[in-house]
Amino acid sequence: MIQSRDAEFYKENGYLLVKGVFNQQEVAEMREAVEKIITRAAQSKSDGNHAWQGDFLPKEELKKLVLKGFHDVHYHDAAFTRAAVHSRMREVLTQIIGPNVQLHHSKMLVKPPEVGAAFPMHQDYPYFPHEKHTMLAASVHLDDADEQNGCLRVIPGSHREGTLPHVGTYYLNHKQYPITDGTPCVAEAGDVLFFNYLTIHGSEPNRSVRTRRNVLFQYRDPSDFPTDNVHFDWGMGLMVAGENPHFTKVKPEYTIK
Ligand SMILES: O=C(O)CCC(=O)C(=O)O
Repeated sequence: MIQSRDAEFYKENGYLLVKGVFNQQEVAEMREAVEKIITRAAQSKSDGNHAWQGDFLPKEELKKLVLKGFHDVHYHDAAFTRAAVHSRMREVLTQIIGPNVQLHHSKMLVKPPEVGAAFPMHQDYPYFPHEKHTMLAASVHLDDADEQNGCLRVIPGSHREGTLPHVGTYYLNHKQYPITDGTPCVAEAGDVLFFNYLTIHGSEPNRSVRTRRNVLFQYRDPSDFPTDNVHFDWGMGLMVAGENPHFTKVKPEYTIK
């Protein structure tokens, strides 16, 4: 599905938009699964607003904004387990990470119409630092995304700058890195944006009347070890392609409560 020049593009630019990874039926299944998760979360009173707090917007504006986000979606619906290990995902992942690919975690992000919150520019690195920086996000589009409904934006080549100092809840200084400086990654439902965890990215608010739903999977090479045990999620460590060469390090060390 991708050519060697696409893998080169990823290496050079730190991101790659791959068209039509999922077909419309697969997208419909995931949309339905997202809606059901939101309903179950509301029923169990576990609903939450994940709109980024901070100083990048005036307080009154921030209060109005909503971002629905839940982690570990593959523990909520098998549609996401199928997506995480989908043959077309594996095809791309093995070309840009290597033959061995491991799932780190999954999450969904729903930016509702008109009040969908922005994501200030940031690297994902500070959330789950690793030695070799193979970690990448595969953001699966469940809706067409453009500048009006707050599509993802990336700074091409920024992964080559290495790790940058983040502030507060891990975002970059918004005056130095305005969201509008990012290249908009306009995508259609079923497309997947792959981007390295050092690639600076973010997204503007949803100003349209259309929802923007994405499901995001983070993957890494199993030989790329965390430098800090700051992030644990259920299901992390699942092998998606190839083998795990480290017999004694196949599972993260955490205490089950
Ligand atoms: O989907 C988006 O708009 C941004 C998501 C993001 O930056 C993240 O999850 O780290």
